[in-house]
Amino acid sequence: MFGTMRTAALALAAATMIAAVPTASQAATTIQVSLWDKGAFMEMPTDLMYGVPGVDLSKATMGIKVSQDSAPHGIVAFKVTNDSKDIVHEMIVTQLSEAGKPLPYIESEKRVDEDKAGDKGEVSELDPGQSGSLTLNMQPGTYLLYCNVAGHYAAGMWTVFTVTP
Ligand SMILES: [Cu+2]
Repeated sequence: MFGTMRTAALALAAATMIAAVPTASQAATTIQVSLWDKGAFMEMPTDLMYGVPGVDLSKATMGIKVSQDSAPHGIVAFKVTNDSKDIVHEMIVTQLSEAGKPLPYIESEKRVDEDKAGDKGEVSELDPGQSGSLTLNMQPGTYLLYCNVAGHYAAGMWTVFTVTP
């Protein structure tokens, strides 16, 4: 009896460990993500960061489009495609400590400070036309999906994503 319970406990522990690494097939919600831009020769705005008062993303010349901008908490799979013809893009997921608060930014590098901002996961540097995926076990909160290729975040390449309880 004791031995059987012990085996069951070990099996449960093993199952829990497997569950800790989410896979796309377990996903309760799948989000299609398009990384887009208006081409290599467009002007890039430099003041369209998240949290800038009155920021108007209609001026963005590149961006992140999602099939839905929220999901219930749990396993979320992001299927990311770089729909650009000529520019490398990526998608980084960060949880905002406080909605509306700007992410730490390194002005000289024109990038978000990923170490300080906190990185929940990413699909990094996709060539034009390439796809990648990221599956996360997400807690309720406000998240930002953004591209951290130099200059892209300030050009408006981000979107808010909400995970509900
Ligand atoms: Cu980009």
